[in-house]
Amino acid sequence: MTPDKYIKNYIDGALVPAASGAYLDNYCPATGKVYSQLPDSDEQDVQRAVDAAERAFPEWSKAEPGKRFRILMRIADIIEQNMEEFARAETTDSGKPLAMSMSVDIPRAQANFRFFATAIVQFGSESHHMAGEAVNYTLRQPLGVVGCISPWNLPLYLFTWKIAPALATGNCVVAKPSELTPMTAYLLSKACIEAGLPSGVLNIVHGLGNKAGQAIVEHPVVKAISFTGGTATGKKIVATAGPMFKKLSLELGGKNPNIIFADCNFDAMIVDTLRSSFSNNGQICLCGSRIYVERPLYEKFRDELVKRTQFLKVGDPFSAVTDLGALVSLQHLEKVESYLSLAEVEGGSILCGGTRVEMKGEYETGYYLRPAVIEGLPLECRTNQEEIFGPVVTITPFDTEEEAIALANGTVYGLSATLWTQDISRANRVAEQLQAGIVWVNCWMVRDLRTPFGGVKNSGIGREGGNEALRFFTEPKNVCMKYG
Ligand code: TXE
Repeated sequence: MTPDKYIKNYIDGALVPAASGAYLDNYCPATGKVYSQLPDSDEQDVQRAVDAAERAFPEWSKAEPGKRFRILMRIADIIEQNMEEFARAETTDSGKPLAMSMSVDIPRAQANFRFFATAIVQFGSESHHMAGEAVNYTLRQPLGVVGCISPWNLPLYLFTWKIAPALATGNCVVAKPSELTPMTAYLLSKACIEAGLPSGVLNIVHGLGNKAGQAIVEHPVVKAISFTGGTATGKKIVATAGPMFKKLSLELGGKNPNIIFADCNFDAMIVDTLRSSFSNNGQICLCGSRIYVERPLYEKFRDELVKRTQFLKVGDPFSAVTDLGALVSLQHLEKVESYLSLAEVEGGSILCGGTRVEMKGEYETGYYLRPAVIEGLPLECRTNQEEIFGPVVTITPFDTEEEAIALANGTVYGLSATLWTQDISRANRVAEQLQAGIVWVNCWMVRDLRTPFGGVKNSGIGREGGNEALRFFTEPKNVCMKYG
């Protein structure tokens, strides 16, 4: 299960290079150096993957759920048995602290397989009884061949979050991980082979979004696309897949607000606010990047947040004392830095961070940035409107509940929101009015895999998680039977 220098596609049960033989460089963000190669796949590889998936579909879709359960559980076991290799591969590929890969990313990848393996053996469908006349029952049938496309911020975590329910419901899958973080998807293909997943049920095609990814979205046999990534990419996917009437689940960007009332439990709030600001270098779609604080608490909050941010240790992601590792790519680091310059032009004050960390030795050329806290920016400015997706937060005081809600709702995004108050009535009242798919009260990133997950407005369409995912990956068919 050790990472290879040459990553391969997983098509029809075999590990194969791209049909063209071409490869792309895979960078390690901690060092800024190329450390492996991934297949530069194109539509030929996608075609082979779709053909294999189509061939595998009749048997897989008709397999009793118990069989699918056993194989998915075996995949989870293999990931667990090789936890450290998976975690090291994730950290090498993404720059995130090894502690995070070990405690969040890889455990969650196993949990995704276990959750959907067990869910499918308990999944039921509805019936509607017309007394004395007829009964309707709803069949939930797999769609066929589906596409799963995932990003680089939580590589195996999000990849398996899509693949596991798609497979559990009897679909065959053509999946593409991000070209920036392909290694754990490659390790997953080896785990699937070891677990005895039948050939063609899952196919993993590596490569660029506008080439391999676009070929998956365009393929007429692919019935549905589950995608997580940027809003601009989401738009392109809709433009291609919409006119083909494909089912779409799109989890896109966010510009999530944290609303902090003066009556909150300050100690719990400040710990979680630091996490929601800078976990994974702010590269989580659920990170809170706009922080609104009730005025009486504002100065105390600002001083404490800045102090704690300055204490965060940025550096070698393999070190146990590191809080923030490297950003995912040089291009992304430069994008984040461009927003820091913009914030100053827009009149903001950078209270701490925002500068590169000078590293030594092999890490000298890695992508390290000190986390930044900015104040003094209006809602309408680009820094407060656009997704930065890095270790950058803005802080702003507010005076009334109505003002806080208006500020929170004042962007095109609506993924998640976090609310801190001890007043239960206010928590319910505000949560109801927030334009977001997920609201956390007095916590952040507490996740129950059964709950609906997704955003409103430009943060996406559709929901994943629990039964929502099982419903997305199945087509309901109503059968009406009249008595006698
Ligand atoms: O994402 P892309 P990028 C946001 C974040 C980030 C910005 C751009 O703000 O700065 O998006 O990141 C594949 N057809 N998020 O450019 O391109 C691509 O190969 C089909 C938020 O890295 O959206 C990858 O596998 N697929 C986010 C996946 O889409 C295509 C997480 C995501 O990459 C494609 C990541 C196409 N035409 C970035 N073009 C979140 N919501 O968590 C690209 N891809």
